[in-house]
Amino acid sequence: MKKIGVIGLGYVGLPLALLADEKGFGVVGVDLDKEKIQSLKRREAAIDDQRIGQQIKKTKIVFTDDFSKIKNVDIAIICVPTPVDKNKSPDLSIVKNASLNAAKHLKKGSLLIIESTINPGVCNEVIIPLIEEETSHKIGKTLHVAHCPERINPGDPEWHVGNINRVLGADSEESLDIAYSFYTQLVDAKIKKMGSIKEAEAVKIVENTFRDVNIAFVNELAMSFEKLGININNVIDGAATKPFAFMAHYPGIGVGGHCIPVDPYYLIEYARGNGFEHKFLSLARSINESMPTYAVNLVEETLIKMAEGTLQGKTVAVLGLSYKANVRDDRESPSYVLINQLEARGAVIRIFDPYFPEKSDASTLEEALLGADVSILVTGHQEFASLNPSGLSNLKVFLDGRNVYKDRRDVFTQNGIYYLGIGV
Ligand code: SAJ
Repeated sequence: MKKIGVIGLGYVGLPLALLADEKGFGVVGVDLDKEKIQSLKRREAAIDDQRIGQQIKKTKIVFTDDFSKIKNVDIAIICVPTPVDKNKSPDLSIVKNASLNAAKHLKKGSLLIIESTINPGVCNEVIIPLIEEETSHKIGKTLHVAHCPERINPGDPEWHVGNINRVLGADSEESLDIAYSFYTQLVDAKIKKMGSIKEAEAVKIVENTFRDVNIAFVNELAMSFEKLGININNVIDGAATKPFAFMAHYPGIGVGGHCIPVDPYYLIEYARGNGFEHKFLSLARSINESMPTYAVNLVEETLIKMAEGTLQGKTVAVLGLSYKANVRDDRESPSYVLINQLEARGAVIRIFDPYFPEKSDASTLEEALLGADVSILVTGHQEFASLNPSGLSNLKVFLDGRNVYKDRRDVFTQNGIYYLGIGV
């Protein structure tokens, strides 16, 4: 069995390292976060996942923050973040540093695989030139490079690193075969060889951009159908009865996370740099980014219609900071855009997210709602699925940003609370 190094032990790298160890590979897990390394050495995983919690207890992985410990591995896999900066431009600094630090220690004939999400061209035009400039390696001769985009879906009970199909691209047939052999031993799923590294880079970006434009499609329909008096969710459920050529997505108060709102910008920027303007992808991004403002406008217009004045001075309970239900992850969360908009209109904000007690202004849902004039559900956490608003005499408007109560709005209306959904 080959020796494996995994660089970056977050929600992508740790499950990968644990699985490789379970399959009998010798694994060195590298992360620059010393505290994380210490807790992993204590067999504690910062990821809330039952499978990982069990694997970590019996793993033989060597956890370290020292890159030199990978000098004897045959394959090093880069699983570090590739965020965008505040101008939505790709930030490749982390993946560049990790790849270079790994290459500096990798022995001749080893293989460097990048799993981090990167746009087409990054391996050939950024990573490989960087390694050849800064180390004695000659890619394709002393060091091989491949790309196998990660497909981890945080919080998914069914799909995990051991059973998700993968795509693979490499700098040569030889390294493609080495990487293919590794992944077919590791993963009980289809491993598709792509024609080039660039094709493999493009697959992941296309997967997530596909999702972003489809969400923008239903978000625009939601805003239109709200004017037309049509329930968009019912229409989507109706369209979903078509057994082919339709894939249901649902409208909401915004699109957050480390993937969907980020990946399109990688493609938009790269194409722009090569003379093509992605008008459609950019429009989809602007529609999804406009949803929090759409929600705030909807609330304020409703208050005015109810002769309750504007949002100025109103207490607004914001339910949820996480970008998606039942996880503790607020990266690129629409909640923060919403809060800024509300504050700009003079509202008094009261935040509650059970996954972020340290960022909440209330310690319970009841406390958050008591005395609030308006409440906005941003995240479909399980904890918000059975609200009981009776007795909330101040509450005038409830905006359900994830249409959780689309079939149960009487929970609010029977208590004299105006229910608003997103297109429902
Ligand atoms: N969202 C909608 N409407 C939808 C689906 C999602 O508004 O119909 C919103 C969510 O509320 C969230 C954001 O979009 O704010 C992203 O949601 P997501 O379900 O796409 O969750 P992610 O960001 O964890 O996406 C991951 C991605 N996986 C990888 O990149 C490996 C994505 O490719 C998957 O499609 C997605 O999980 C999934 O299917 O759950």
